[in-house]
Amino acid sequence: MFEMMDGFLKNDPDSLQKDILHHVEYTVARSRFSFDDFEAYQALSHSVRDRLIERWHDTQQHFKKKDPKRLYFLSLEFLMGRSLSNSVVNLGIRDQCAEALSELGFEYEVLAEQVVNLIVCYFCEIFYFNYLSYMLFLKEGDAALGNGGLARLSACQMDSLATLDYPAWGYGLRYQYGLFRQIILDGFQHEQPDYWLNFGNPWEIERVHVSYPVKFYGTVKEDVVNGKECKVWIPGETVEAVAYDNPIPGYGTRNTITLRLWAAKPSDGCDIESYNTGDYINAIVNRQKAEIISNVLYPDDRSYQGKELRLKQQYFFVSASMQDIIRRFKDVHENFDDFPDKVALQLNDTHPSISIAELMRVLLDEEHLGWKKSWNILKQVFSFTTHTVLPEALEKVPVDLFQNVLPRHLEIIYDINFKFMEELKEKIGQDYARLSRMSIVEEGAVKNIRVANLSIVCSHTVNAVSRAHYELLKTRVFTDFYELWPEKFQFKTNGVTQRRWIVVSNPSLCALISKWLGTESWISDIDLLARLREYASNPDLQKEWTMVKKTNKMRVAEYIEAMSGVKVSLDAMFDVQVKRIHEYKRQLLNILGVIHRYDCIKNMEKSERKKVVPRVCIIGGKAPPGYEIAKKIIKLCHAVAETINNDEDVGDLLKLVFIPDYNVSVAELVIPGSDLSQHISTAGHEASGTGSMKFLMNGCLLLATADGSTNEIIEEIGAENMFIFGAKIHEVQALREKDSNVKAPLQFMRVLRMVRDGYFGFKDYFKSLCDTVENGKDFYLLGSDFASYLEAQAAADRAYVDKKKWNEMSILCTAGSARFSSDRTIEDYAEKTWGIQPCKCPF
Ligand code: 26R
Repeated sequence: MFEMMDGFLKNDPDSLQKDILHHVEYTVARSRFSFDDFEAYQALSHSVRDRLIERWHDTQQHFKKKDPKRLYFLSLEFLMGRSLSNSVVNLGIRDQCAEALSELGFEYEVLAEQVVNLIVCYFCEIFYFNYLSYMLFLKEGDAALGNGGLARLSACQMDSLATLDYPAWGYGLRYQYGLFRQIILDGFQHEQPDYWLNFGNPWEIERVHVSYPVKFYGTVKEDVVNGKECKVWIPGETVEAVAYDNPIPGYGTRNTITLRLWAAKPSDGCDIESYNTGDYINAIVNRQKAEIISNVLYPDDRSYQGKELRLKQQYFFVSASMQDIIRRFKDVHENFDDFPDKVALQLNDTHPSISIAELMRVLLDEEHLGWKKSWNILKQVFSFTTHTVLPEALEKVPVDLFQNVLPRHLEIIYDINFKFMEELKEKIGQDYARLSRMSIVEEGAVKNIRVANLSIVCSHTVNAVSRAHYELLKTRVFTDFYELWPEKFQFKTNGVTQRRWIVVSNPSLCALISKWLGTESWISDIDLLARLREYASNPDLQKEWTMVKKTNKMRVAEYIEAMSGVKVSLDAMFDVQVKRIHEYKRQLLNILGVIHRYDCIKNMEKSERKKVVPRVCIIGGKAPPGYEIAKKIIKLCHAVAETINNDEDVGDLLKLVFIPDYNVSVAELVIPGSDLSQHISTAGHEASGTGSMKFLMNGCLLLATADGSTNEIIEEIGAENMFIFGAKIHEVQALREKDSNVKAPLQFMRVLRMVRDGYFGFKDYFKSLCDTVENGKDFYLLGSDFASYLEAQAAADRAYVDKKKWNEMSILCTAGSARFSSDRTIEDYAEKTWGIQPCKCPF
């Protein structure tokens, strides 16, 4: 049955094949003589999972033995994507799996869904049921338990934590429905639920015995314990949190860490009364209500504020995680003196920040440590990273809501704030304006808890996600706090994992890099990539580099044709902007640029058109469901595409395509096949941006504004190898105040007029969209950046014509991407913020 070596499962193709057949028969319960792709996928996944579990047990045992300081990464969002291909790569068994499967008549690439089921997609698009393609035909759907940047960053960081052998745990929520699936009907976005668990999930392990009660509502009473006065919270509702563990394997190491996600289940004691009184139906209904807490991911929306369910989700996951963390600590420690030496708690944005009040509540009310001692522990364990510069994304919770759902926590927050205000008065005197800005409690018609202020006051470190973001935090967002505690503020520029973004998603580039560097070590030692610089102009490397890019572009072209029926030329420059749709990310600027290009081609003599560099402009991304303007941008993209793609005058010179349902798996396909990518947020609005780093690693040139992490990318790659344009961060304010007529060039007014006048149809519908960038509004400065945007685009065209030069730039992008590996980010955090050391499990 299972072939073992030194007590471990063997990884040669024969042993793997036996395991796969075993799982076909006993896990999937099919005959080993007749099973289909999906069943083969399941059996393969279970065989891989067995290997993960082995390593994972050993790692946990090892951590237990060594009792190092542990990092707990608390995040309400993780965008893990697919697990099979990633696990297989990190375990180093891709070739063995492929061989084992091929003898059974299956293709690894098909099962790992790295080859898209083209016929199905086209069929489904035609019948407007493209979401069915996932449900019926895909082997593994994405785990999309997050919205965008912050959530994918968490996933990359988990990969690096495992690979670098850090004793770390991720904690989050196991949403029944992840991020909505985007369906496009007639060019309009519609949202569909993401049924990601419907076909089972071999990558998680349900831990029915690991469960904790989580309390809500109720009242707070005074009590006396051991002669001391204390508070007791008498809850009004209890819900059970059950753990689901997702093993996260490191690359080139035995270390496999845990992402523990909580699901809400009715607590056993729930509504026993109704059973007793014979109200059987209501008892069942009430039990089901408990499960709502972990039902669905909140979209990154403006309108989330003050939602009771959101607050309950946050507390639910925080309370369960804290109970788990404290239980693990108490297993080996008798008192809390060592807590700060053994536990680092990382707050991924403000979403998990109630854990501050929760830890304080446990130390005060359950451990009876008293305020001074509890506070002393608390302020040594939390670190906070903020991921936004947008004031509207800073969470506020209405005090009334807090009072109702978490009465004891509100008291504690008031106490923390009172002491903080007293301390502050001593330092800054009676500056009431400043005191009120810094207060954790916002006074006003509706009183709010400012969760960011709570997080800053109670954390030992506040991290920004890029240097530019750090400067903005200091000078704009948290100036008062920076002046009070400059030493608390740091930045750790984001990074992405080269395992997922090169090795898994671009195997041919991976092989090419290893061949030229003469080693695969760069996969875990990314600085080695810099050695590619030496060969940037080598014609042999350039030739192979072009081949790799071409093959990847071919896959993208096939996908585009399958999804939209549009045929694109591989000679054209693939120009891609894929990310969440937001006004500040300026997809509208991109579309207006495409209209300008179209207009120019239309107005050219036929002979002139020969000089045009052909382009395929690709846009993809989800609009938050309640964000009207973002949805109109998607519709505009489709309307413009419809006109351009059907214009025979233009032909292959210009195509515009919208890729629906952008997610991690689509990114894995599209990024390797891009020539140029756009990161064009209005300067001062993108905290970091991580998409750019994935494109960079894949040798894709960047057309970008000097925003977020781009400034640091410029330092590594050199502005001469990029297309940088637009206002700088410090210029934006003055430009906003300038007269709008002076700012926007004629070309801008012209393309906007085409949209306004109904050139692409839907005249009335697009009016409000046009209004956002005209008539003195244009908050995001599309008009004033337009001329320099077009110049940057023209520079990209010129560069693309010189193939040798373009290839050299492309190679330099990959070679210069080392600094943007999440390995570097995590090592930085480990050393400067968390104070943790690697704890390597012996092989
Ligand atoms: C529901 C609500 C509270 C909410 C608002 C905003 C939930 C999630 C978000 C997403 C934000 C915080 C986000 O994803 N920020 C992005 O984080 C990336 C990783 O640091 C950055 O690269 C990116 O610039 C930033 O926008």
